Amino acid sequence: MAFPDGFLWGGATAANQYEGGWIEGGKGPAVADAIAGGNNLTHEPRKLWVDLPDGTREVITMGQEVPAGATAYIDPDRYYPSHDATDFYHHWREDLALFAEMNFKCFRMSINWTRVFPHGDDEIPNEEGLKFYEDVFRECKRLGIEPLVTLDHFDCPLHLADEYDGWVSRHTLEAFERYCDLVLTRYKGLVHWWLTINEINVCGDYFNCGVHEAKSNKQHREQALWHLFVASAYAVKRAHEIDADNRVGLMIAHGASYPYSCNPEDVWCELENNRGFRWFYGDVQVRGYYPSYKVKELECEGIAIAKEPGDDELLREGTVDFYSFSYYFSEALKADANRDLGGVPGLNKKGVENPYLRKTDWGWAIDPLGLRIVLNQIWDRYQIPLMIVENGIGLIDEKLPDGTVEDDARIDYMREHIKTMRDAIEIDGVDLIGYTPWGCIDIVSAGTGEMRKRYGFIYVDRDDEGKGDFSRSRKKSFYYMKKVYGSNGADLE
Ligand code: BGP
Repeated sequence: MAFPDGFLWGGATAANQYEGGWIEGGKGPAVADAIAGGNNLTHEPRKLWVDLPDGTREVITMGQEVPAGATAYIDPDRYYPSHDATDFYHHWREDLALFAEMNFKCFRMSINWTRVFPHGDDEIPNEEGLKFYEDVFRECKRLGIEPLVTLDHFDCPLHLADEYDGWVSRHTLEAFERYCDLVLTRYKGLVHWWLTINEINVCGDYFNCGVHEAKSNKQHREQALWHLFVASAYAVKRAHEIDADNRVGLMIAHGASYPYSCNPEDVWCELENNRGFRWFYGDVQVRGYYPSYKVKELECEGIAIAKEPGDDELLREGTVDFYSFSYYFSEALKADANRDLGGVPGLNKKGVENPYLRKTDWGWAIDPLGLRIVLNQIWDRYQIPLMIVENGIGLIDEKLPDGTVEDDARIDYMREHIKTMRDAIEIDGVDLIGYTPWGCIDIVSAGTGEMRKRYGFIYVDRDDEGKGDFSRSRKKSFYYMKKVYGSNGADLE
């Protein structure tokens, strides 16, 4: 069976992990540029770099949290993977040609907000940055590839993080609205497919939305989230006003989730966790309002969100056209009565190993059937078109002297996941419209800042110390995906 006509086969990237050129062409720094290679998963106190009157500098430690390795300033003696990333900025023509060779119909990328507005809130935009993306989109058009553009992929401007505490502040929302107006107008006719906020359900900390006290301060987290929802709704509404042909999706990290057993306590624990971590975000962006369980949770914890007149209406007007999501793994949840997390609903639980599944080197459970399960669950709940905008396996690839990489494990992973997509369409009738696997070309890992965790079908010569000449070469999976895409999904062997 071939996939439906017009199915959007492609690949996905994000500027903060791929583009590089971090202060070239008038670009300003974003939070990702202040996160040294290493570990974005744990947090440590924020450090500030202060200029003293005698011309020296002192580093002071604040009580706030940033990812370990982040400093909220750029230290010239440290290595920051995002500064060059894998250098799309200088290789975009070559990369787009490779994507066209692989039969891409669609290419997911993000606009770097600070390439357009270097501080995020400047009066005048950076024309050189705007021109860069225009050239990229024109080339996509020439090659017959639809750009799918994320407006904000873990990309808060450093200035807005430092001076305004990122998305906690209304100022950041207003700056984002100006940025949206500008790019939606400028690229009218060149881009028709947009995503608003990447993985909005994991946003909330310094790395992805510039908020310093995200872990310890739920009030801040919820306020930032409200602003992100309003921002997303604004983008949808404006995209439709500016060009009736625009199609706008949300973006949620949506792994499969299972109760560990048929013990009703495990089942409830899973329901509460899945609802809080995934469905809530879709409910707001597809239906246009906070669901009752969230309203009750906020009431019960005494959290009052500061809103402005018109916010609630905007949320209802800016509901999305399609549901797009990342899918990497599944999790199994077990109720844990002995775990006291202060009575916070949904948190007295434990993620446990699923004995039926294998894991990647980074501990992510490989679960192709989980993808079919998730596709069905989302389709049943919302009945709007779905798109998988991230999926893939992080592997340590070894480049052979002739430039190739024998990445059979990646081919197996792709084949098994595409098969379950096919079943979801053919047997279950799910309206799945596109598939853009993650990191179609090697890029920096968001979770760990590593280069050695590679997802690409195209190898890029760059390592964890920043060595390598950025040369590109085709992995074995390149030829496999080319065949799959070229046959519209009919040939998976
Ligand atoms: C998602 C992000 C991506 C990406 C991917 C893989 O959460 O949207 O930016 O990086 O996960 O994660 P990692 O890079 O940590 O392997």
